[in-house]
Amino acid sequence: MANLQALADAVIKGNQTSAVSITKQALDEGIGPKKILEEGLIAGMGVVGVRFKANEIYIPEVLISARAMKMEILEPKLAAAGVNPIGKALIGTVQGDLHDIGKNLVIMMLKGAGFHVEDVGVDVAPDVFVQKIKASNAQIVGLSALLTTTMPAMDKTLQAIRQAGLNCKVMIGGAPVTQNYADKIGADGYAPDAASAVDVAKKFLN
Ligand code: B1M
Repeated sequence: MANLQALADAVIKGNQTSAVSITKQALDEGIGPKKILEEGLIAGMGVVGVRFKANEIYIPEVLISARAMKMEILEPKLAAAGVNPIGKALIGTVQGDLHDIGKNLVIMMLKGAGFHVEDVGVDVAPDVFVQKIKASNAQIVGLSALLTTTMPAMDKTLQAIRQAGLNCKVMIGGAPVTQNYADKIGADGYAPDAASAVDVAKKFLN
């Protein structure tokens, strides 16, 4: 019998081989994809997030755990079973900025928490954000910036989103970004790291 705690442990340890084999075994045994997702993958990634926030583990371990999740196996089964993600997010790095490692980590953690996430890439202009948000109907928008010189692009993007009248919550983050800056430009939320981004996104849903 497939053990979902062992699946969670495989994600925590970053053991992709074991995570994939337990996921496949669980599906073969008829365990629902939602149960596998929640009690195996999300449970494991939740522990990873807590340990990352507490500085017990670092970026490489988080990346290895995220890779072990192999959502590709479960995603079609979840869709076929009509299981909806807990929320829809759209994340990108703002105009002029090419840094994407932190953004990718935020995306992985959000996916690990059960969000559907669209990655719109790097160097994303405000009007492109607006178009993509309109097309995706995302409830949560994430803006990342790593340069002090590209932080103003967050402000411009936020203004473009507000002017377009889009009904979404905007979270910002990245090494030079602070809660003060988020308050100054009127962002709905700020997260200092990828695990906290999940907490902020979940708060937006309530
Ligand atoms: Co650049 N770079 N870089 N760089 N680079 C920094 C950021 C810098 C601090 C280095 C330094 O001088 N000490 C400095 C910025 C100075 C400043 O503005 N204050 C800098 C500079 C100056 C530059 C260039 C201008 C260099 C040049 O060409 N002269 C140039 C700019 C290019 C551009 O963007 N237009 C440049 C280029 C590059 C590379 C392309 C070589 C490469 C990027 C590769 C890539 O991303 N694919 C690069 C790198 C790797 C860095 C450093 C070394 C590492 C950044 C990183 O990935 N950190 C960086 C120095 C450093 O930080 N030690 C530096 C790891 C990552 C996981 O952390 O992105 O902070 P971070 O993400 C965290 C949180 O911030 C948060 O969660 C993540 C994980 O917990 N977070 C969010 C991030 N986004 C979030 C969004 C959220 C919520 C949380 O909500 C939506």
